[in-house]
Amino acid sequence: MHMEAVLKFSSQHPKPAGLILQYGTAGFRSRAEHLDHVMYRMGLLAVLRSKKTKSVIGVMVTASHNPEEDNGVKLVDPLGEMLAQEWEVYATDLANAEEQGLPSVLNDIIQKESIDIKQEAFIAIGRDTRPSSTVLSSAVIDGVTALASKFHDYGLVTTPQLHYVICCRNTNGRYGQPTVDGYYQKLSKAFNDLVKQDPGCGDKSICLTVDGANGIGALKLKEMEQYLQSALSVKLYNDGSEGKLNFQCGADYVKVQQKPPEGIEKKPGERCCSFDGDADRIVYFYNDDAGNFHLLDGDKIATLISTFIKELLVQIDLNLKMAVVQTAYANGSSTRYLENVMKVPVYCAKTGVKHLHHKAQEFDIGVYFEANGHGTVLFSRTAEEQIRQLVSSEITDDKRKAAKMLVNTIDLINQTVGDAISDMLVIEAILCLKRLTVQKWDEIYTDLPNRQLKVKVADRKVIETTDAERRTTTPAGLQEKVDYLVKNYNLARAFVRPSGTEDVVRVYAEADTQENADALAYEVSLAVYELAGGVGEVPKPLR
Ligand code: 16G
Ligand code: MG
Repeated sequence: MHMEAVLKFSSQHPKPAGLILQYGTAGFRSRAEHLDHVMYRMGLLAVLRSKKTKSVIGVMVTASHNPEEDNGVKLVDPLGEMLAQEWEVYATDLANAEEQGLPSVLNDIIQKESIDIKQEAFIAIGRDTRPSSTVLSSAVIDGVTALASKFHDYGLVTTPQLHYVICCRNTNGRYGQPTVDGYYQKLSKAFNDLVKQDPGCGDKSICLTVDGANGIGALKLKEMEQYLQSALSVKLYNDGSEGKLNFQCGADYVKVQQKPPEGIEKKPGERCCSFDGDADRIVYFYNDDAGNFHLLDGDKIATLISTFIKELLVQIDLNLKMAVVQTAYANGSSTRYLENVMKVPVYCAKTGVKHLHHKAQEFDIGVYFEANGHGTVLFSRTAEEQIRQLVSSEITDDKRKAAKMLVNTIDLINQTVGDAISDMLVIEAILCLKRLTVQKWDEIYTDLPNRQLKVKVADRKVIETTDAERRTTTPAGLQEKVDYLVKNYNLARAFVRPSGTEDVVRVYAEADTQENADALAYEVSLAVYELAGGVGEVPKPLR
C-alpha cells in the first residue's frame, strides 16, 4: 500500500481535532467546513471497496435536502445500490481516525476483508450544485490518487444519475450507456415510446410545473428537455438561477411544511412537483379551487405506479409476484387501500432507502416508496426477461401492447435508486395514459390527518425499536404508554423512533381528524420527554 502517499496527501486534508462523525442513514452529513478530511478518506475507502468488489464504486458529494451550507458524501456500490451496511463501520472508523492512525485503520480493513491490494480500482465521482461541493470532490480525488487508482469525475450530476452510471459500468452497458447523455437517451426513449402507445398523449399535451429546489435536478431537467420532444412541456421554477438551494422550496420543505414552495406561480388545479436538492425524491401537489393545498406524497405515488403495473400484469397474464414496501410513516389509508382494494401485499421496512430496497428485491416486482417521496420499482432479472420475451412471442395485439408498455416502464424507471426525474416521467406517462387529472389521482384514497414532531432527549440511543420501528422495546414503559394513548382516538396510530440523521427523537401520529392527530402527537411527545430523558423545553400542546 502507498502509506507514505496516504499520509502526505492527508496532511492537506487535516481532521479537525476531536471531531467525531458517523456514517448515518445516507452517508456523512455535516457543515461543509467539517468534511474535507472525510471526503479525502472516503476516496481512500472507495478504492478499497472497489478492489474488494472488483467493480467501479461511486462517490457522491451531496447533502440532499439539507441546507446549502451543509454537505455530505455517500458511497455507491457496484449495482448502483447504497454502500453495504457492513462497510459503514469502516467508513466511520476511517473518518474518525487521527491522522497518524490512518495506515493502521486501512490495514485493518484490508486484512478483515482479505483485499488483494494489487487489484485495480476505479472510482466514479459526482457532485451536487452546493458551492462547497467542488473543493470537497477534489478531496475525494486526492484520496483516490493517494492510493494510485483511476477515477472518472462526472462533475455535476444528480445522485440517481451517478447510481445509474455505476450500474451501467459494472454490467458492461447492459443497463445503458454509462454517461449522462446515455441516461437521457435511455429514459427519454422509454418515455416517448410509452406515451406514444396512446395518440392522445402526443404534442406537448402534458404540461407540468416543476420546483427544482434550486439544485442539480433543475439543471439536469433543463438538459434533458430537448430529448423529451414528443409529449412533455415543463415549466421550471426554482432553477438555481437566483434562489438558494432547498430554501423555502424543494420536496422536503413541501412535505414537512405541508405547503407549496416559494417562487412558483400556479393556478388552481395545476399539477406541480418538487424535487429535493440532489433529485432523488419527488412529491406532487396542487391547490384546489378553494385555494386549499393538496400534497401527493410517496404513498400516493406508490399507489399510482403499483396500480398501473398491476393492471398491465393482469393483461399479460404472467404469474409474477408484486409487492409494495413502505415504512412506518406510510399513511394508514394508503396501506389499507393497497391491501384491501388493490389486493397488493404490503410490507413495512425500517426508514432509510437501503432497508426498503433490500426488502423490495425479494419480489418479482417490488415497488418501494417512503412517504417523503423517495422510491422506485425493482424488477427481478427473470421477471424482466419474461416480460421482454413476451413482446416478440405469438400473442394478441392487446397483450403485446400491455407487454410493450411494461418494457417501456422497466426502461423508464431508475431501478438503482429513487430518482425524481425518472419517477416524474413515469407518473406523467401514467396520468396521461389513464387520463387522470391530479385531483382524480388524489381522490383514489383520502390521507388520514397526521402530525410529525421532534423531541430532544439527552441520548436518543435509549430508544430502541422493533417491528420495522413501529414499536419501542426501551425505555421501559414507553410502548405501553403509547398503546394506551392511541386507544383514546379513532383510526389512530403512533410510533416513536430515534432519527438517523439528526440528534432528535421523532414522533408520528395519525387519527381521524387533524385535531386528534395533533393531540395524540403531543401526548406521545410528552411521554417520550418524561420516559426517555427529555432535555430543554417540555413539549406543549399544538392548539
Ligand atoms: C435519509 C434517508 C431517507 C430517510 C431519512 C430519514 C437515504 C438515501 N435517505 O435521508 O431515506 O427517510 O434519512 O431521516 O437513505 P431520519 O432518520 O432523520 O428520520
Ligand atoms: Mg435526496
